[in-house]
Amino acid sequence: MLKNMELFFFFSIDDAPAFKVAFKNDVLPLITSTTQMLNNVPTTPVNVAFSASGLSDLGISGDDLNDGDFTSGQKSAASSLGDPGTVNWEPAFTGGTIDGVFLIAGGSQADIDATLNTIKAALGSAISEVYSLQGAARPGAEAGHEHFGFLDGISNPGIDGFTSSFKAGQANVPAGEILLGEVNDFTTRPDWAKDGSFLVFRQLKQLVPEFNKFLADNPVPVPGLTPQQQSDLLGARMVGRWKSGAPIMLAPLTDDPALGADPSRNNNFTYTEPGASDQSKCPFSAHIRKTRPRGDLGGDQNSNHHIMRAGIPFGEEVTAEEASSHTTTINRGLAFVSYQSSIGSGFAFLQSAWANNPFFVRSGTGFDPIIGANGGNSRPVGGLDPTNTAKQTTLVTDFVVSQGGEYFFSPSLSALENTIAA
Ligand code: N7H
Repeated sequence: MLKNMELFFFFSIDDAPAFKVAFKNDVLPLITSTTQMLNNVPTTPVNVAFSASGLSDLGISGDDLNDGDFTSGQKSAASSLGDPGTVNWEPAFTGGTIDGVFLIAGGSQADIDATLNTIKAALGSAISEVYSLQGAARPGAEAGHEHFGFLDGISNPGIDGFTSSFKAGQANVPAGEILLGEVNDFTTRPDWAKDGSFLVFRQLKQLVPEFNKFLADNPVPVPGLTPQQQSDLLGARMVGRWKSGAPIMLAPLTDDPALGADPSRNNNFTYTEPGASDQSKCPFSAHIRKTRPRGDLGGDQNSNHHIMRAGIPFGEEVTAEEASSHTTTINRGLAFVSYQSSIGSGFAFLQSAWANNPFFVRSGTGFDPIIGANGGNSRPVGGLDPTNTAKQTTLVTDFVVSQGGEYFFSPSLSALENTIAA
């Protein structure tokens, strides 16, 4: 939401008629429109989304939205997403009481608190808080980088008919891949759902000291590089980009910070170029190649499985004690958010059919070393060593641990007014 802090406030609806009245009168005016976000971002942008149980409480059939994943909720999908059941889940996400979430962004905690208090005061006893997660950009030069240190927010699809200027290499996707009822959304939807989107929330813990130790212990033996450069190269091959954001397809052996910082170049590549099919520049398993295979399946953008990512880091920086013991003691990670018109073709597909599938994009690829999950078991990963791309590396630690989440529907402003609050 283009701010450096964002609060996720999960609530249950305790009094639906009172909720509808207060929402319409006092909360709806606070919800930020797309036009505002594109042209004149408010001090505290606000969005809202509802789980299937929340819609049901409001007397609206979530089934009519025709998305089976949404209707059954994320908890029942835990195993199919590769989580070892719900043992690591934040209890709020297993309790079945989350009806909705407010997303409140801002430049300071005071701004966020003030907006939250306004919303809470308006809704009173119509809702109760189930859980909150405060996200924040990392400090100083790490702002914009997720907790492993990699620049994030580089590659999101542009939306045909909405995005005014496309950046070089940016996917151009039909609006119906992200928004219900738009071009290329072939599912039957109720009229009120048009221009809404499914919001997937996942609380993904990151084991940063353990990740750093793995890189330090396993430098890739490329001649002419220092051990530090060899460890950095391993990290870059796991992600598909250097910490600066530079894609390894364009900077295969050492980081190129100028490339990473240049939006006209840092996304302008495909895997149809030399160095892709032999994995010399980028392994098939790299996180960004697994989740957007740019030409690996034919064509250059592989339409149908795009998501719009809008996550933010949560948790404090790594302490000296954690770094020296190589052990995470503070909960930190990514408050992952994605928007899509179908959870099964969007987030759940990327996680289950691609990241967790050792045979995607072909046999020997192994798991996505960043987010691929094998029910808590070890994960074979191919192609990490450019001097021997046939080598398989076995990862015994999940550097990203799912703490669960929920599936929501984020309605359009007119649906909020005329259906949700009606
Ligand atoms: Fe990923 N990371 O630090 O390694 N991701 N991601 N992600 N991710 C991306 O291109 C990361 C997660 C996608 O268009 C970048 O903007 C981490 C999930 C997709 O080329 C980095 C976590 C899913 C892309 C990371 C995490 C995805 C993408 C490069 C969890 C979906 C765009 C920045 C803690 C199931 C690919 C950028 C493209 C990019 C990281 C989660 C998907 C650095 C640490 C759960 C589609």
